[in-house]
Parts: sequence; structure tokens; C-alpha cells
Amino acid sequence: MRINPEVRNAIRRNEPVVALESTIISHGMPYPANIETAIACENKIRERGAVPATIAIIEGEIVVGLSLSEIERIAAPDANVMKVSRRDLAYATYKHMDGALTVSGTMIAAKMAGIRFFATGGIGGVHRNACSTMDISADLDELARTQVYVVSAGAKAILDLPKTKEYLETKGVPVIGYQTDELPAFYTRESGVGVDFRFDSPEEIAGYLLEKEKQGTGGGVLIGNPIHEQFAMSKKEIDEAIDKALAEAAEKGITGKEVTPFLLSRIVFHTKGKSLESNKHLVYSNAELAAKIAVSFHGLEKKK
Ligand code: PSU
Ligand code: MN
Repeated sequence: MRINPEVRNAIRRNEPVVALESTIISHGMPYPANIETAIACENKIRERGAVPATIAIIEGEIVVGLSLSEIERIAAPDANVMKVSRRDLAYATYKHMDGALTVSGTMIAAKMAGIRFFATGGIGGVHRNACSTMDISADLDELARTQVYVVSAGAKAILDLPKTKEYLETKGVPVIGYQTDELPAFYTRESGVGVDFRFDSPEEIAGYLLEKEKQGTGGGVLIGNPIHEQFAMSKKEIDEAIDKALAEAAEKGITGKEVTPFLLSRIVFHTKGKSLESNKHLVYSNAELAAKIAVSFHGLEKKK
């Protein structure tokens, strides 16, 4: 694993660092929106006083804190980048591949590097047809086992959100609502599914996370940050696009790790790019909130 010097120093000095994933860059968004988003997220984190660390695999090496040229390399439209979750990590490094890390893969690398906070768009979860396909994202089990705090706009609306929440409950993963009582639904603010605990400030979330660490129960925490009202989609429009995309995936027989990237790109198509705008803004907002929580956390820790 290679940790860039800025990130390494911040970790060593116990200063706030926020991890960012790379599947969203290589498989979640089209070029050049992907690279714009990746760079803007890093800037938002810096503006809030934390150090960003975008994580990917470059020629078989896990890199924590990509350089601009490394971000460009995995963002390029013709790049050959494997989508890597827990299952794929050793294969990708053994074969000297370029790999984009999912939420699950990024949590593992962040934990190895000593990073607690991580901002993404929306986690993977239980798919709507899971009763027949058993398609449940590896992100959920990772949250159960790896102690990293994930700020997201909930789980992606393409999923079955009530089942996703139930699964997290079974696995003992606390689901936090930031200024909300509901699990956010990615493109929209509400899902009708309740969170476990609501907190209204980053400081309170930081205090809760410190308490949880002291108890030593391990495992991750999912922090749900609803998309800002002005960037949210209309429920009707997004639901129609999701239904079309799901029908296309079924018709084409899309399975396994191709499902999520396929659905996201078809939804961008059916909403004429509007869902991509929402996706960008919700990621920015998550990056900012993760940085605020990280800064508060280290502030509280120093006081003790
Ligand atoms: N958030 C986004 N876009 C994405 C993802 C998250 O805004 O593309 C990625 C994350 O990497 C997440 C993955 O882990 O989607 C889920 O993939 P799957 O359903 O195959 O587990
Ligand atoms: Mn899956």
C-alpha cells in the first residue's frame, strides 16, 4: 500500500482525513463529470479543514491519496479499471491491475491506512429482486465488520430500501440521520424508512462516534445525509427512470457487479442528465459533512 506524504503525515499527527472512493469515478459517472466530481470533492474537504484521500488500485498497488494524474488515469473513458470490492482485492493486486474501490473496498483500505471517515454517494444494498436473485451488496457486510464511518445520501434508490435497512439492523450497523428522521433515498430526501438515531450537528455525531469507539464494539456506522432540496429530483421523475432502467436490466440479463453501474447510467439517460447533476451535488454535500465530522472528532479527542 502507498500512502501519499500529505495523507501519511495527517494520519500520523492524528489530524482529520476523509477517504473518497473510486468506483464512483470509474464506473458510477460518465467522463468528464466523474473527474470534475472527484476533484471538487477533494476541494470541499480541504475547505473544511481536512485532508482528502481518494483511494484506488494503480498497477496492483493500493494507493491512498491519488495524485491528479492518477485520478485522470482511472477516470479516462477508455480506462480499463476493475470494480473491486472485498472479494476482488487480492486478485487485482496480484495481477497488477488498475482497480476502482467500491464502498466495501474503500472501507478496507481506509481502515488499513488508519482513516476513520469516508464520504461516498450512496452505498450499495439489497436489490429489489433480491428474493429471487440474492443480490445484496458487499457494502452491507463491510459496514458490519470494518470500523469506518461512512457518510452517504443513504442507499441508492434503485434498491429495496426497507430491506436494506433491515439487513443493516440484523448486522448491528447503526444508521444515523443527519438532520433527518428518515433514511435518505439518494436522489430524493425521503424514503419512508426510519433511521435509528437522529443527530442535528456534526459535533453531536462526532461525540457519538467517540463514545462508540470507547465501547469497542467495532464495525462501521452509516451516516445518512439527505441531498439538498434544490438538487433533489422529483419523486415521480426519478421513479419512472428507475422503473425503465430496471426493466432494461432484466431484459438484457445484467447480473453481478454490472448491475449498479448499468442502472446508474440508464437513469442518467432517461432523466436527460438530471440524475447526474443530483448525484454530483449529493456527493459534494457528503464530502463536506464527512470533513466537518472528522474535524469535530479530532477536536473533541484533543480536549480529552
Ligand atoms: N455512490 C454513487 N455512485 C456509485 C457508488 C456509490 O453515487 O457508483 C458505488 C459505490 O462504490 C458502491 C457501489 O459501493 O456503487 C455499489 O455497487 P454494488 O451494488 O455492486 O455493491
Ligand atoms: Mn450486487
